[in-house]
Amino acid sequence: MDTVDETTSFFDTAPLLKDGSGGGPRRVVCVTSGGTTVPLEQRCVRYIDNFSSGHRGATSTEYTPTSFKYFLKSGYSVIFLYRRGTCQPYCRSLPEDPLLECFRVTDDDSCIQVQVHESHSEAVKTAISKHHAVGAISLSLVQSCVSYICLKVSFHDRLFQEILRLIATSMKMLGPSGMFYLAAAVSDFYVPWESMAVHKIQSASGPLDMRLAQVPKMLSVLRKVWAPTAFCVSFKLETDKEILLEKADAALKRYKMNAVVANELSSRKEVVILVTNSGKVSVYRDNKDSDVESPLIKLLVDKHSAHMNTTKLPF
Ligand code: PAZ
Repeated sequence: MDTVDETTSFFDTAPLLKDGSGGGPRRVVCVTSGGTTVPLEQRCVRYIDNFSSGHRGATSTEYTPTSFKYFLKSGYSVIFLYRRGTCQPYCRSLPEDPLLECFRVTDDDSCIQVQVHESHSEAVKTAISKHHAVGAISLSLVQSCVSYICLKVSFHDRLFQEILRLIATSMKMLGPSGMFYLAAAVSDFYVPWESMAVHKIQSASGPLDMRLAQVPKMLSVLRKVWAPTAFCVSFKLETDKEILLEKADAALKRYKMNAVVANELSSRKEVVILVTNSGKVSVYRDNKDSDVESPLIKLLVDKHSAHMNTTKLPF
């Protein structure tokens, strides 16, 4: 009978490989990105959604020819788990609605003309040239194991957790050189399958009265069972700044995260606060043409190196 050797995984050779800077075990980061949806009907017509664009996860992953240091540029292999329809690495310079945004409408003698809008054609060119840069590096990345795996899911909350479990258990062998960067906005509430309407909910029955259950906290299972020695970074988003740091501190302690990135909805692109056991650091973007992910990843990579130096391998 065939048996499955539990110690054999896709990442088996990874610890033998060197990272981008030429030393140390191979580092792998699992980036989660975008929002999750919660279905309201079993034959789902409607669902509860959230705001997350996936910009943070996508940006944090990229390899750019600039001095910005995101994960690929810092020598990491990246498993990018994102929700369909949200940003992917390298696509952020494209207009959000590429076809329509590429046109400018003018009303001239009641005749409508449609023209290509120059600023957008520039954005498309820039994005394509970045893709070429990726193509150029991908060969050497593939030769040194796998450097970028992209997993697209429709991101119903439960499916997301299941895929994360599979990734985490495959990465367990990496021990401290694995990292989780959990930037996805995962719903806190859901409708349990057994109490969910099978068919489309009817409006003729009057106002909708629905009870949502609390999603079990995945972070404690991730830390305790799936990835006990990995470097785990979770994110905390609030709109009320009075409670943000308190909640981030609580997450750090309760789930034994290595770092929690605290951010407010309105300022999340300009500043985040990195909360660790050694204190809190505000991380700002350098100017309006740069982004906060570059200094944030730099700090996290340093902290991950320290974690790798002080944490024993699980085998
Ligand atoms: O996806 P995006 O770039 O629009 O926003 C990023 C973010 C605010 C979703 C992320 O930084 C974050 O805080 N994620 C966790 C949200 C939470 O569940 O608290």
